[in-house]
Amino acid sequence: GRQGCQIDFENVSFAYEGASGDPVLKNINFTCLPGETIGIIGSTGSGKSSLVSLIPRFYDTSAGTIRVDGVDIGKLDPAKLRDQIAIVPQKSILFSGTIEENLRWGNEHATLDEIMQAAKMAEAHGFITSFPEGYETMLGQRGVNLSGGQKQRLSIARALVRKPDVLILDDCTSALDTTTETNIKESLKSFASGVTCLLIAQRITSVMDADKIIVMDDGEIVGIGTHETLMKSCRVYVEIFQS
Ligand code: DGT
Repeated sequence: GRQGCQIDFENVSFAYEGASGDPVLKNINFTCLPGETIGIIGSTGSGKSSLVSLIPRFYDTSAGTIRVDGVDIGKLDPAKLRDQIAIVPQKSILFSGTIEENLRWGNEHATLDEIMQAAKMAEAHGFITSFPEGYETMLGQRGVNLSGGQKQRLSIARALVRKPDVLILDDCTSALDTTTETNIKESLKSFASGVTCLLIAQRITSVMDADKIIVMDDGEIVGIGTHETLMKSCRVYVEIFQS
């Protein structure tokens, strides 16, 4: 297995090029220790997806520094950096091909055994093997129709097949019932002990047991702490909790 990375954001600001120029992230500071699970919560448009998209350098910061294991990511080889980090996006991207091919995407060397292990952790093995052709089942136009939740579980499995140092789940459990979500989080704890995990969520229950939770509001961090601390100290967090 791989070791988790430390991630540091230092005075990071960010604006999309060509947009109004208003920063969507303002003066972001936090540290994520190796192996920690950090929850990120905040209303729609508050900047959660933008924040995590800076880590593999899908975009470059407008100001400030992001460090992975102490090194400015601007000085790292982008290919190596992206190899360490797996992001499961909000909308799963599956292509026409077999389930096995879809899960191997991003790690060509993965064995079927490793793929099945990842699918088990992502609570996908059961529904995959319920198809007559199992892992050979075709997806896409001429293939089976999957539910939103099944697609999310395949996307999570695909990320696990890559054995990343940093696993970022961008609100990708929204279509799952809470039991399935809890089961996946339990398996991640054993697999991902050591893996640094960033977990964007809409529901407080999805991030409650994270080591710490970042609360975003309008491009800024308005609270960082455990569920208990934030319930006592962060108005925005309490509002999300009550909504
Ligand atoms: P969500 O996914 O609805 O919960 O929202 P967040 O919190 O993930 O927010 P985010 O980072 O998607 O959006 C923050 C702001 O940035 C919002 O005003 C929309 C804008 N934005 C997001 N993606 C893009 C993009 O690709 N281009 C431009 N120009 N603006 C974007």
